Amino acid sequence: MKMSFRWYGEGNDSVSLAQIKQIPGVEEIVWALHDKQPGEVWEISEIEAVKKQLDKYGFGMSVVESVNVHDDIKTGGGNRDKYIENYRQTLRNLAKFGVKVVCYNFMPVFDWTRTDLFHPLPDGSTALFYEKSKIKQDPSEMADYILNTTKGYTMPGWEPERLAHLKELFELYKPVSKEQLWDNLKYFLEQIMPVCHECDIKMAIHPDDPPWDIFGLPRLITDEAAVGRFLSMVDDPYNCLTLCSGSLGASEANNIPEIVKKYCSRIAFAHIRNVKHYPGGDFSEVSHRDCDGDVGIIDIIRAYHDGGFDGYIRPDHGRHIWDEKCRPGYGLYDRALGIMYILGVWDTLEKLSGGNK
Ligand SMILES: [Mn+2]
Repeated sequence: MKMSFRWYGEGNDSVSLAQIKQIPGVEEIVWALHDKQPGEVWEISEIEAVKKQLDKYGFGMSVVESVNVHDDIKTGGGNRDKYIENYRQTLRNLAKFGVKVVCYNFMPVFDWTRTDLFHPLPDGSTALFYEKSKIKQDPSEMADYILNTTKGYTMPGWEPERLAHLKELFELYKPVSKEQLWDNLKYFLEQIMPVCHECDIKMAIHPDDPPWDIFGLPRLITDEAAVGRFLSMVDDPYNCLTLCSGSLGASEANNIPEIVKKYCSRIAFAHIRNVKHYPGGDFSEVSHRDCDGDVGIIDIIRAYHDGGFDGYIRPDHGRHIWDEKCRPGYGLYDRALGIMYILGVWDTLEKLSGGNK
């Protein structure tokens, strides 16, 4: 297991690399070029600039989150082959800098979805929250809320340039059934797998967040059966998962420790996040501590440990604590606490199993 921390880049993150360096155990920065639009090639010089920043602190850059997939690829539009070729070129360029895992998602229109980014928790902190009844309303209201609340920060999947055309985006996806979306995902992966082999880069899909259809848009990676279908559809060791315990764990029906046990060898990147369920499908993000939420954090870490997981791991969203000024979910303090919790469990398991660390 290699511990990592997501960082949005110089001038685009409230957290500095110097601060991250002081969190015990972090070896890798999970990064991206956040000013690139989906479909654009990531140029060598742009990647090199990030490498120089990370080198100063001795951080690796093995994991990219995310190289976003153009809507033409998701919808099977006329220009998809052009954008797939751009994606392949981006992979080749990333490989030159030692990138081993590329996280991406295949969600239509919206990336992750929440209805409140500052939901108060009983301890006085705030966290991201999802209220199911609010999702029935006009999607543009939710988009406006998220874009206004996160002003000044880039939010992956919430590019204002894209969402300015929300109506057109919904039109674009209207004729795309769930089965067609599966077909388009398969086509995309089959086209890029040879390049992944050549470059030794694993493609790691992030599950849909939340893991159910929203606003009438189909969602694919939602439960254990869907994960199984995805992995066998393109049965290739480079076709992998970003197993996000918080995304899949938003559904009470998903048993995350069981999914980790079953598919451990195909998980390239682990997101560890805890979620508390409320009646009716509402959920709140909470601290990483096992008993604060419902996903079974200790059993999840144990499943990775006992499965011999040697991929990359990171704490996912944190709460807002101690009045930190930061991008919602991506402050320093609570994610650092999360890392210490994950490492505490991991190191204990190592010691109990007679490991060296
Ligand atoms: Mn995640």
